[in-house]
Amino acid sequence: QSLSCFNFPFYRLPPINGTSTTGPKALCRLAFLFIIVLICVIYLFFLLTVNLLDSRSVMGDPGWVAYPKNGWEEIGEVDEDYAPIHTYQVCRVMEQNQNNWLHTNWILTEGAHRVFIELKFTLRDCNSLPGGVGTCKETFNMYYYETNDWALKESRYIKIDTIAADESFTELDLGDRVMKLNTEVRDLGPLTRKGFYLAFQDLGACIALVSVRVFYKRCPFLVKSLAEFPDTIPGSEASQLVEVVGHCVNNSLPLYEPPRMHCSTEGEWLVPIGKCVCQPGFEELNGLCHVCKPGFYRSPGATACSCEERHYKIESDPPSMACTRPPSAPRNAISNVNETSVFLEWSVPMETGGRKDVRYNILCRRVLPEGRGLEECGPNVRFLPRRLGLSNTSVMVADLQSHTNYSFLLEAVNGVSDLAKEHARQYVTLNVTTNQAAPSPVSVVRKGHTGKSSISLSWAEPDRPNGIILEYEIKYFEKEQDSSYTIIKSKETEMVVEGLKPSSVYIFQVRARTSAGYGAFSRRYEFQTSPYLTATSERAQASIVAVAVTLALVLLAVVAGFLLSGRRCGYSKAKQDPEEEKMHFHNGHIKFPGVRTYIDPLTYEDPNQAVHEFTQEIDVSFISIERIIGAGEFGEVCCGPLRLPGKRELQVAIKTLKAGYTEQQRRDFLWEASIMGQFNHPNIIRLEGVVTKSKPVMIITEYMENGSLDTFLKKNDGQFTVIQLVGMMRGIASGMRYLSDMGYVHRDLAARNILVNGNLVCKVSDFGLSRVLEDDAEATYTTRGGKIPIRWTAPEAIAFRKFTSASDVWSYGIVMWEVMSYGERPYWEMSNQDVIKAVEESYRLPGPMDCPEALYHLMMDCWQRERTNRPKFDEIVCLLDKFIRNPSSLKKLVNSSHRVSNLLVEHASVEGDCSSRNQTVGDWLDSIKMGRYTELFMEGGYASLETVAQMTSEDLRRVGVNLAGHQKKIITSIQEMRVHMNSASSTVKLCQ
Ligand code: ACK
Repeated sequence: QSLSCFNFPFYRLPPINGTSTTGPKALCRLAFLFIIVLICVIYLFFLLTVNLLDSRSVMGDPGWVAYPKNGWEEIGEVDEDYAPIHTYQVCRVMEQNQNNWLHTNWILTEGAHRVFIELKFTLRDCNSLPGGVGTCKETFNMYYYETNDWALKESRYIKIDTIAADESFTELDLGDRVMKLNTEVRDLGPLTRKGFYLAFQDLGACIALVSVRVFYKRCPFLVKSLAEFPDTIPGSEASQLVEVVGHCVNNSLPLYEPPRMHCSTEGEWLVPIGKCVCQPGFEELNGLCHVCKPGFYRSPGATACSCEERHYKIESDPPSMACTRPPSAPRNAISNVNETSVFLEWSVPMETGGRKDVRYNILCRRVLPEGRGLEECGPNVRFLPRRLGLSNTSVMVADLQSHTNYSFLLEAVNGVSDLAKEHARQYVTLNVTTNQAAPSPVSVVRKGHTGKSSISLSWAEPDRPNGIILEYEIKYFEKEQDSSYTIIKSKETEMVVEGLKPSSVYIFQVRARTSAGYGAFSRRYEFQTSPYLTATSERAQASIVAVAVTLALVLLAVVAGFLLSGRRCGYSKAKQDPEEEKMHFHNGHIKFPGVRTYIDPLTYEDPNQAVHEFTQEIDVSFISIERIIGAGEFGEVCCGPLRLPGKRELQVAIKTLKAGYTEQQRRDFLWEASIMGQFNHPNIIRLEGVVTKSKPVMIITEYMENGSLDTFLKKNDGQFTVIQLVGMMRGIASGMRYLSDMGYVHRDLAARNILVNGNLVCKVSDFGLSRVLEDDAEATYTTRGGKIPIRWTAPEAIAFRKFTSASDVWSYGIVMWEVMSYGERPYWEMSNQDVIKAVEESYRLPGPMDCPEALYHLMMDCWQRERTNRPKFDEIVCLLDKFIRNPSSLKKLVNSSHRVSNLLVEHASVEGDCSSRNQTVGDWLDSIKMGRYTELFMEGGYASLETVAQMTSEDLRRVGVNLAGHQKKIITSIQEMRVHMNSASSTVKLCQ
């Protein structure tokens, strides 16, 4: 029987006086953990030991010999795993003169000189025996007998030891089923023979010999310090050390002396001496010498492989990782400019350097003008998501300056890039030019003093002005009445808004304007005027208002009479505060409070008076002339700083009147100033003032860094994007719209008379009526005696001097052509006479190379023979704005047949369009200025001109064209289209 909480065995004892007793109770209190630890220790122990005999592992009868026969007897039991084991038991305690022997089989030493004998046994406590203990013993003896063969000679047995139990068990233990197993180990040596016998002598004890294990210890095979030490049997003496010389592992050599170790009798390797090291080109890894990986090498003195030249390793790299290199440069880098933002995109480098941690860094540098080098972009430029350590292959760079050249260095880096020398790092450069950008929104609007009818406002400049702020627009309306709002303008960052209702909430929004246009409005700010006055004061106020209204009416009548009485004074009296203009909007319609008109200086009897009226005298001491920039008709054109007291220093152009001039020349010279002085527009060259009180007489204008447009374009042939070119044309059109609104006809609009500043802003210059034409080398005398720049001038102006804003529009078309062809001479080398003749015969300039069709259409429209059919400047500005807002409308380029140089294109009749064959519905609607209906047409299913040609007025109404005027215009065009479609002949002819 066996009982155990952990299946731990207990062993039956031999019966006393022939009665057998059951074994002790199983040990239940050992912790599970202890068993685990024990198992581990045993495992290690067995690693270092070799069993020569283990009675437990013997299957069947071990065949040990007992003498006398009734002494030791073999009893089968089960071990802790219920596996059968053999125990030898003897318990002849009640009998006298016991001498019971048990001999083992012959045990081979296997060359071991010292062996260990481990005995496990239980032993009965003599005191616990019933009825006296006279002969009872509590020990037994162990003997051995060394022999080279198996013959047993009992007399030769030598005693090893008397074995006593540490713990003997009693009857009580038996009752409690507690087993007291003793383990005793003895060593035996030196052994010199092949084998030996063991014998156990019982002299009258009660013993159960549970297991006998005979083993020897050895020092196992070991690799240490790159040397291999073989499996070694220890020496025969108890404390003897066996010295063993190790063999250096493959690809290693002894350092100074052969490595040695010492094997102890306990099977331990002790006292290492010397060592081996890897040969050059190999490095130690897990006790072996491995050849250096590609990218590594190992110098003779080093212990590990180092990296080859231009290969690196960082601490965090695992030892098994090869040396790596910085990556090559990113590939296929492209940029996409959107106003003042640039989107950079690239592909991963061809060579990642053997690493996975490739990241990208961007270096942004601004290209300084005039070849002054590069300057790192400041902290204001934003990189999204960031500038350094990008894991994606794209970045958005925002808040750059408008119209500025930038050079971006794009670098791929990895974990070892910092270790590489600077020259080993590879970059790719992207050169980018930003476009014009409107200012960012005004972010803060503050309320100052509040009256019952006024609120004073102030605001901060936009964070990103993107140019010089020309003015602010303040839009306001009474809360919840936003269908009717008022816009006022201010050049300052503050203003008092008047004419408000008391105790009313108003919504205010502010936006800034630069030459690039308006920025977005600020968010809405709600401010309230002061409350009503008391009843009495209200009455008082009412009477004050009545008086004021009467006075105002009287004043108005006087002013009106004054205005009507003489035009000369009219302008100056009607002239508004240039700092502040006010427009009222009601349900989307603009009501201009008054239009300023250009005053012809000729209307002044004394031209000096016009100069005095429209220009500001500047003291010459405020001007420094720094260098000459060109030669004008009247003298040199110079530039230098203008330092007006209390104002910022300003770079100006200085036109001088050369010495020895006549009075007429002086008058002609200053003529331009008295015209220019009347204008105030971002696209008109700005007059700073004149110097007439000292000599030389000078005209001071703003300085335009890039000089005249024609030369500038020729110099930068092909350098700009279409949007940049359209931006320039838009500027010119905007300046011209202003001039035509003022009633001023330029007469000599040409790229040579447009100046370009450093921000690519184009401004109309060269004013001065007949004088302009006199000093324009392009102007030639016509048959009627006038001097006219033939190639730029509308036919009616050439033929009968009909100069109007419509003839300026013709010239504008030529300027567009000059811009799109980067300063090409209109009509090339054709003579003026041939040009007049060709134009008269309806031939027109062909579309410039790479010119978007939409722009060419606009040029052609400007060259309509019938001047009333030409677009107005405000329509041109509007159209160009549309192109800028929707650049995809510029994608379609002019048909190549229109681009053949030296060929003129026959202009389609007013009704037709030179490229109607390829026209879309949108193009056609645009061409008749009805582009706004394009979407409705598409939605109505009229997507092709063929379907449109079938449309009736009813269809138009169904589509959503409700205005009678528009319906009429569209229907007329549809009818013309039908005529065109029916005629098989092409509208485009070419002639040499
Ligand atoms: O083509 P440009 O460089 O630009 O050469 C002519 C020259 O003077 C004679 O007219 C230049 N110029 C004229 N006005 C200005 C100005 N306001 N700023 C810069 N250059 C100017 C013009």
